[in-house]
Amino acid sequence: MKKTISVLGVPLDLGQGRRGVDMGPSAIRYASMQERITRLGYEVKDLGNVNVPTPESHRVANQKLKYLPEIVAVSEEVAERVAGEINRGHMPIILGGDHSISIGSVAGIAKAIRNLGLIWFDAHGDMNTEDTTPSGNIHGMPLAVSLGIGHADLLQVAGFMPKVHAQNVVLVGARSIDPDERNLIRQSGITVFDMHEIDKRGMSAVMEDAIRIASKGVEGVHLSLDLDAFDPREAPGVGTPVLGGVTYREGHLAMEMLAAANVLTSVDVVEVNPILDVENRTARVAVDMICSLLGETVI
Ligand code: Z70
Ligand code: MN
Ligand code: MN
Ligand code: MN
Repeated sequence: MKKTISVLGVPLDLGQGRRGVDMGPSAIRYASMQERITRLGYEVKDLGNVNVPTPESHRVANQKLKYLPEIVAVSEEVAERVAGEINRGHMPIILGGDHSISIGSVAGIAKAIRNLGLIWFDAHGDMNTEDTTPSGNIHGMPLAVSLGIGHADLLQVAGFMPKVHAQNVVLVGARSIDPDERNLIRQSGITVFDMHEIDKRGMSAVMEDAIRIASKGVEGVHLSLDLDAFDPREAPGVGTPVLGGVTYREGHLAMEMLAAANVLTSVDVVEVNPILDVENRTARVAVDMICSLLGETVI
C-alpha cells in the first residue's frame, strides 16, 4: 500500500519579529512540493493551513515571551492535528511559519509516539527561556520547551512533558548561540554537532552519529528543519541568516542518510521567508530536502 504523507501548513509569524514567514507554506507548496512527492510514489493529503492570529490584531503582553497565549493556542491545535495524522498511520510534514510551530508539532508527534528521538537542524540553539532570551522571541525557545525547560504554559501543550529526552536529541548545524543559552545547552545533556564538527569530521560522519544517538531505543525520529541551518548563499530567504552554514550538498547528503536509516516519523520545515528570498530559492531548497528525506535518488 502507498504510504500517505499529510501536509499541514502553520503560517505563524508571532514567534519572531519579521513579517513574511507567514507566507512560508505558500512558497513551499508553490515550489511543486505535492507533484514532487507524488512522483516518488506517495499519496499526498494536503490538510491546508491551521488558522493563526496576525500580529496586527494582538498586543504583546510579556516582552520576554512575546505572544505567549496566542502561540500556546496555535500549538495546542497543531499538536492535536499532528497526533491525529500519526494515529492514522500517516507521515506528517508540517510547513512553517517560524520555528515556534515546532512546540506544537513535536508535542503532537510525541503524544502519539511516546518514545521519540529528535534531530534539530538549525544555525541557532533554540534553547532559550524567558530568563535567557535576548529578544523575547519564542522561536528561540522550542527546543528547550520540547525538553521540558521553560514557561509552564508552553511545557503543558498537549498535556504532558517533557516531549523528548536529552539522550535522544541532537542539534546539527549550530553556529549562533546566545551566552546564557550556551549554559542551558551544556546543562541539558543534548548532543550538539556544530559547524566546527561538520567542518572537521564531515557531514557523513556527523550524521552517522546523529542518527544513531537520536534513534537509540526510540520508536521514531522527528526532524525539525530550520532553513537557516543552510548557508545564506543557498538559502537566503530566512529571517536570521548566519554565514558559514551547511551547504546544499551536505544537507542533501544528511537527508539521504536519514531516508536510508528508515526511522523518520515526521518532519517540520520552518523559517522560509519569501519576502527575504530570491526567486523562491529557499522554498525550492526546502522541497529538494523533503524529497531526499522521502527517498528520492538520482538513478
Ligand atoms: C536568538 C533568539 C532564532 C531561529 C533565530 C535567535 C533564535 N537565539 N531561531 N532563528 N530559528 O532570539 O533567541
Ligand atoms: Mn530554529
Ligand atoms: Mn534558526
Ligand atoms: Mn536526492
